[in-house]
Amino acid sequence: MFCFQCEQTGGGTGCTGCAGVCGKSETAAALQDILTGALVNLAAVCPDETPSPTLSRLLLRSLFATITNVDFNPQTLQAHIDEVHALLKTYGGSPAQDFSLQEIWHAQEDIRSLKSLLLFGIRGMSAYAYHALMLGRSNAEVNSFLCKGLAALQASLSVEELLPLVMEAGKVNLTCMAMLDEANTGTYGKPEPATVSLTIEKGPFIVVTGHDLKDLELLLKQTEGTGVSVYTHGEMLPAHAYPELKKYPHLKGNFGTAWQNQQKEFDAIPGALLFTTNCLMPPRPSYADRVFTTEAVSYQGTVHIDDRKDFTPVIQKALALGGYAEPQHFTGINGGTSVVTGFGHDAVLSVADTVIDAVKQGKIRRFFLVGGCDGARPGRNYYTEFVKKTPADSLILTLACGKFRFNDLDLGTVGGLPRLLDMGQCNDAYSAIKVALALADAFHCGVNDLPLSLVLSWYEQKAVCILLTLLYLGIQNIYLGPTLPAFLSPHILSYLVEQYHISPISTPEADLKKILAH
Ligand code: FS2
Ligand code: SF4
Repeated sequence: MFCFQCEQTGGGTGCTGCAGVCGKSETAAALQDILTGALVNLAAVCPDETPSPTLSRLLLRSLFATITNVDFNPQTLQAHIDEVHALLKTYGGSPAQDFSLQEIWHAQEDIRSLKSLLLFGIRGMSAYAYHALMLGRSNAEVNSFLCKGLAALQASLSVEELLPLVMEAGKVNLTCMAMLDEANTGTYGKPEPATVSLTIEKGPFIVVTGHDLKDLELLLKQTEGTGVSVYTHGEMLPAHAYPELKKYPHLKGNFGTAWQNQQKEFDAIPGALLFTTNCLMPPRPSYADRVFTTEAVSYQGTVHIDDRKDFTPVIQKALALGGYAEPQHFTGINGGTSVVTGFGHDAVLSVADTVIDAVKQGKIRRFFLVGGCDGARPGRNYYTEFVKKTPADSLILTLACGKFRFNDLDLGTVGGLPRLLDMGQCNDAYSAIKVALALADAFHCGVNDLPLSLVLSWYEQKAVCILLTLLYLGIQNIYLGPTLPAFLSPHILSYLVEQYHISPISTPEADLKKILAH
């Protein structure tokens, strides 16, 4: 196998051999490559400028299955391949013409680098587009670009031809995140700041993880009146901020921290576990029978809730387990007993005048966006230390699962606002962009002229598409870690450094010193 799409890739260069660091088997990796090659073929023969709803849905769901920590199951991957081939034949295509990803893996290193950036960006964007689709939203620009981008993977293109396509992926992903933002807020209301308890109350319960708000809503409806409580985990935490989700009294609190701690955190809890998206780790035998998957997530041997969305097996499991006899007071990584979320763009911009005044009066000296994915690498402590060391007159925006390293810290207030504002999931990077653009507007300057620094952590392909969006917007001086993507060739990396001044993170002290000197 060969895979180098995520940050924890083997040896910092690529996973090879019989399994990836994530636990993906050689068979699953090969099937994901075959599935991607079949999608490239399908995208290339598809005659429509605007792909049909059937084609778009299949593209999104299949690409989602190739993202890190989503689908480990050869059976479901083969089913996706069969479905793609069936549709391909209706367009007059032939599976014999499927693209081989080996052509990318063995291409000249800059071509390999740019085609990988494009492919991984497309995979990440597909996940966001799929969530929006689940809420009834679809966008022709996004769907067309996915076909165009996939088809480009098999074309013989130069570095000069591929670079604009990679930037176009960033542009289209902005549209995609805007669509998902509208889908989430249009369906569930504007997020409102909410304090979320980390205690699990007594009685049966279900822990829901991943990013899919629709699945959470359906589960909340089906658990009404059953005596089963629901707790969020990981990227589902921001659900507590949405009026149409927090109205359910049995949505009680949040359990656990970020995805890489799940094997330890899920080991002994007497509750059922529902995975709606990444990041699924291979379940340990001690809790595998409590794991349920849905949508694109799949793991051999665990029960999958299909598109009919009957969550009865999950509810039955929770009832059979019974939960705790007494409330269990869990804490975050730093010992906090609750966390605060819900500072989406509407909430932050509703206090824009306060923020602007505080900046003008010198009460807020700097804004930081410390956000992105979490992961297992020890170097990720950087982000906790960085946040702890930020000056008291700075305001920190955060989002995605990396925040669990510091979101239970009490950082106090600045200019009448909490110093740490959680904007939501990774896709809520859209909120951060909106706030940055609004601040730039208020101060009559460009985003790069604001006293704003982006200190980002990446792990999987959604982070790749968000990074491409930030580059498309011309945002400079991003600090990126914990390591740089293995798929960036030295030449492409130096291009990004020259054009966008991306810096790898060093130490919190050194980076803060550099940032605050400006
Ligand atoms: Fe975290 Fe994993 Fe959100 Fe990523 S839960 S690393 O997929 O998308 O951030
Ligand atoms: Fe390795 Fe990451 Fe690919 Fe898994 S997704 S096989 S850890 S590079």
